[in-house]
Amino acid sequence: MKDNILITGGYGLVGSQFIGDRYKKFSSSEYDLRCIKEVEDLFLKDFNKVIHCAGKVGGLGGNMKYKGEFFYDNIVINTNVIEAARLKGITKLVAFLSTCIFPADVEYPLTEDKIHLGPPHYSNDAYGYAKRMADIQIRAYKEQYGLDYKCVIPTNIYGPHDNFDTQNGHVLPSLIHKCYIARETNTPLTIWGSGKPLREFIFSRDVAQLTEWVLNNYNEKEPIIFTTAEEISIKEVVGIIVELMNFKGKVIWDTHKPDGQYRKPSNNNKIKKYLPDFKFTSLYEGLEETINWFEDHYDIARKGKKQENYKYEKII
Ligand code: GFB
Repeated sequence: MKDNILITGGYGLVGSQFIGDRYKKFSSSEYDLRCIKEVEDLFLKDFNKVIHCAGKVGGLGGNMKYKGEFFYDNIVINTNVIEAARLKGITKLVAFLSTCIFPADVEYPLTEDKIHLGPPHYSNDAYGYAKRMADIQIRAYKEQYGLDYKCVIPTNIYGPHDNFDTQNGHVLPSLIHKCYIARETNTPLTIWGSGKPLREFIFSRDVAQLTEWVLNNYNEKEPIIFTTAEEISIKEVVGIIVELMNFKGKVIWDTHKPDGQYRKPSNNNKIKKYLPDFKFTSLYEGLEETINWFEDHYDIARKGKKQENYKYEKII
C-alpha cells in the first residue's frame, strides 16, 4: 500500500521539511488539535501513517511566561492525536519529545533511559512533563494494544520556517531576527544572559530525514535521541550569526535576562548504531541557509504575535 503520511504541524519548523505528494498537511487554522471533534474529523482523511510534529513550542522566555498554555496545549494535542491514531487503526506513528524534557539533575551525557529520572529544569518543567506524557501514553498503548508507536528526542532544532519571535522564540531564530533589526537600524544587538550556556543544535532537514527513517525502520521500545553531540556556547553561536549577517555594530550581554539550563549534552550512540554514515548538516551551513531563508522571506516569516508585519524604518 502506498505511503500516505499525515504530517501534523506540517507548515512548521520540522513539518515544512517533508516535501512530496505522499505527505498530507493541514494547518492549525484548519484543524485545531486541542479540539477532539476537529481531530476526529481530521482522522477521517485518507492516510495510513502519522508524523506528529504539532505542538506548542517556544524558547526560554516563552516557556517561562506561558507555563499553563505550554502544559495544557501539548498534553491535550498529543493525547488527542495518539488516541485518534489508535481508533483509526494507524500502525505507524512518530511523536516528538525534546532533550529539554530530561531531568535537570542527571548524570551526563543524556541517554534515552534517563527521561523519567527526575524533574525537568524549572524553566521548562510544564512543557517537559506534558511532553513526557506522550512517551507514557505510547508505552501504555504498546502494553494494552500492542501498538508500535515511537517517540524521537531531538536537541534544539533550527532552520527555515521557524518562528523568529524575538521574545518567545528559540535562541537561534530570535538572535537572527534581532541581528537583522540591529543591522537595519544601526542599533546594538542585545543578547540574553552571560553567553556561557552550552547547547546542541540540529538542523530541521536532518530531523525530518531521521524521523521518517524511525517511522519505517526503528523497532526498539525506547525513544531515540537525535543529536550531533557537538556542544557550542551561546557566545560562540552569536559570533557565527554576526559574521554570517555581516553585522558590524555593538553586541551587548544583558545579564538581567536568564541563562536557563547551563547545558544538556546528549549521547548519539543509538542513532549512530543504526545510521553510522548519517551526515549531519554543520551548524555553519545550517545557519547560513536559515539566515538566507529569513532575509528572502522576511515578510512572510513567523515573528510571534505582536511583531508580524511591523516595517522597520531603514536608517541609512
Ligand atoms: O532556545 P532557548 O530559548 O531555550 O535558548 P533552551 C536559551 C539560551 O539562549 C539561554 C540564551 O542560555 C539564553 O540565555 N539566549 C541569549 C537567548 N539570547 C537569547 C534570546 O534572544 N532569545 C532566547 N530565547 N535565548 C528550550 C526549551 O530551552 O529548548 C524549549 O525551553 C525547547 O521547551 C527548546 O525544548 C529545545 O535551550 O534553554
